[in-house]
Order: sequence, then C-alpha cells, then structure tokens
Amino acid sequence: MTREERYLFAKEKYAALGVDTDAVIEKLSNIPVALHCWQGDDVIGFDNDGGLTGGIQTTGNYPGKATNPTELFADMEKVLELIPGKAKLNVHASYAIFEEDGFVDRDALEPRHFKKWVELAKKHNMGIDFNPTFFSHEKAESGLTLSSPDPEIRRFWINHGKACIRISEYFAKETGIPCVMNIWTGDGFKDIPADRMGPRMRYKDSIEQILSEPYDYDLVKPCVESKVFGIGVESYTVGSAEFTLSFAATHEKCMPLMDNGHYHPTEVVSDKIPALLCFFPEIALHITRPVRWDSDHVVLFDDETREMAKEIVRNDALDRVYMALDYFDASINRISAWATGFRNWQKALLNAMCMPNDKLKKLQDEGKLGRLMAMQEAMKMMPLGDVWEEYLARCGKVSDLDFYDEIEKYEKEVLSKR
Ligand code: RNT
Ligand code: ZN
Repeated sequence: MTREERYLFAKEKYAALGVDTDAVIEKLSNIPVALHCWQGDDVIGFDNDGGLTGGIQTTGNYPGKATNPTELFADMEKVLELIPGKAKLNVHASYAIFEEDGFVDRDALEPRHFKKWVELAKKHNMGIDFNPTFFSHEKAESGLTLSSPDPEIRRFWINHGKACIRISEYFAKETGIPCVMNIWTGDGFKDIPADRMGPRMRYKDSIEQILSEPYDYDLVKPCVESKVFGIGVESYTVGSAEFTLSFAATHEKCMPLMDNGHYHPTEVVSDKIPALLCFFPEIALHITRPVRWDSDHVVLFDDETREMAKEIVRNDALDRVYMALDYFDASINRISAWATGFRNWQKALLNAMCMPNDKLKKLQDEGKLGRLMAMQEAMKMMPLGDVWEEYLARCGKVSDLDFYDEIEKYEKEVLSKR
C-alpha cells in the first residue's frame, strides 16, 4: 500500500468514530508552539562568559554546539525545516545581540538588541515569546534576585524585568503576534531558611513593580512560572506553586505558567490544566520531560505528554493555553533534541485531536465506565501513524524514518566543522 492509500484507510476508520482527519490536519498546522532558543547552546546565551546558574543544569558535551548568533540561527533554521506545524520563537534576554555599539547590562537592554531575532521571526512568519533572564549573572550570585534583601540588587532585576516588557511589546508590534513574557527566577535556599515569607513579600512587590511598566495585554502576556526546587536550591524556592498561582489569580493581566518538570514526582500537570482552566481565561505551559527530577529531557510521545495534550484539546482550550517547549539536552545532537521534542508534542496534539472526545465524555457522564475504558484502550490501536505520515507530507516534512538522515547530513556538513 502507498502512503496515500494507507491514509485513506485510516481516514475511514476515524470517520466511523466521527473524527474528520482532514480537518484535524488543517487545524493542527496552524496551532503555534514556541521553540526555545536555549536548546541550541545549553542555556548559555550571548551576554556572559560565566556558566549556567539559577539551579538549572545541562549535562553532556555533544560536539557542535552553537556559540554565536550566526550558528544558533542556522541551527534553528535547520530545526524549522525538520518540524511540521507552526512554530513561534522563544528567546531569553541573555540572547541579546550586541553589535558595534557594544555591550549593555541586563537592566539597560533595548529592543534594538533583539532586532536580528525579529528579522529571523519575520523571515519565517513567526511570533516571538520572551523571557527575562534572572540567572547566569554576577548580580544573581547570592541565589536571590527579585527577592533579594539588597535593594540595589532588587532594583537592578526589576529594571531588567521592565526592559523586557518593552522588548516584548516591540516583538508583538513587529510580528503582529502577541508575546508571552515569562517571569521565572531560581531564587531560593540550599538549606533551611529562617524567613520564608520575607523573600516572598519582596518577590511579590518586585513582580508588581515590573508589571507597573505600561503594556497592552493584547500584545504582551506576562506570566509567572513556579518551581519546587533547583540544584543547590533544595530546601526552599521563593516562587513556589502556591505563590505563583496566587499571584496570577490576584493580579490582572498576568497568567500562571506550569512547567511539567516543576512538581513533586507523582503530581501531573495534565490534571492541573483543567483545574486552572476553570478559573483563568488563559494559562501558559512549559513542556518538558522530567526523569526523577526536573532533568529537562527531550519530550517524547509518552503517556503524560499525550495526557497534557488531551486536556488542552478536549476542553477546547487550544486558544487559551500558550504552549512552549522547555528542555535542554547536551548529550545528543542538539538539532535532533529540538526537532524530536517538537515533533513529539505535535504528535501528542494530533493524537488528542483524533479522539472522539465528545463520545468519550458522554460515556463518562452516563456512568458507562467499563465501556469508556475499553474505548480508550481501543483508541491506542487506531492507525494514528498513517495520519501522522499524511500530516508530515502535507507540511512538506520528512518522515520519521528518514528524519535522522537529515540530522546526520547537517552534522557532517556544518556541526563537525565548528
Ligand atoms: C527552569 C525553568 C525555566 C528555564 C528557562 C531557561 O527550571 O524551567 O523556564 O528552563 O527559563
Ligand atoms: Zn520552564
């Protein structure tokens, strides 16, 4: 059977359940997912020569890492060639590009330092999401930034946050697509603190000051990301789940962001998504794969990834959830890490969109739980792979089996020469 014939066969099987796969393919190709620039250089950035701090870590030393804007852009463009669907750029402030006029510190960043990112986005018709960088900097050495007891340090980071709001607005205006601006800090303590509330009150005040910078919420969508712990910050995290969720709930024009690596091991973000959707008009997600801890492994097409996508799709929330990838693996080819994770999140969305969600909900409401289980299990054996192949073909993208050949070619021709 040819690919086309296999698709027609699959399409009929799904149609019998009331799923229109042609419509699904068309819709999926237009759903934006943010592609994180930091997978390409192990979260180093262009504005510092120190190492990565803030309680996050990359492991591995695979050759060919991008070390400047030209290389990072080339690698991201290679990834864009390999992924189906609609990407959005996700840029950290530490990826500012300083040209002839030289370096400025993070509190003085301006839109012009991100002009090249805008050019890249426009070239590929993409929007840009943005992140102030509250780590890998001398003023983050104490482990506290926005929650620091030192007013000078706090002032510096507040000004950084405000500068990032202005840059986010510039991105939105230039690309015509709203910019999600995520505030995450690794602030916290390795060992038992004597004061848990003081840092949180200062953190609250600092974020309020950042958000006092005027912005149009149709253009700039600030969010706050929580975390349970980081490396070297095991005992106490200022921006805990309760803190950030309460902050977002009590502040207009601010969303909560959940990273599925940032909770206790048996908690699942798939269950938290519908809980937040009951209260927040919009939420944001960082999609990653934690293995035993917030290890930021490449996203796979695994159970929890599928479950998160299902919750977004079956609650009709594709336009209420801002989705961004957030992982960093330096132990394998970085282009493949990027592209594999992006393709897997696309697969998870496709899987969710090919489910007879209304029928399944009805079985639940009618109390037919045995039949529901049987049906959910039956869905796992449906020919999703043939719909995926068709989706890739319609997007003009290489199939899963041939995908790594492209990576190897790029590695041979480009990465190995670095
Ligand atoms: C860290 C957070 C945060 C970072 C990026 C680089 O644990 O997940 O989102 O990964 O800002
Ligand atoms: Zn994250």
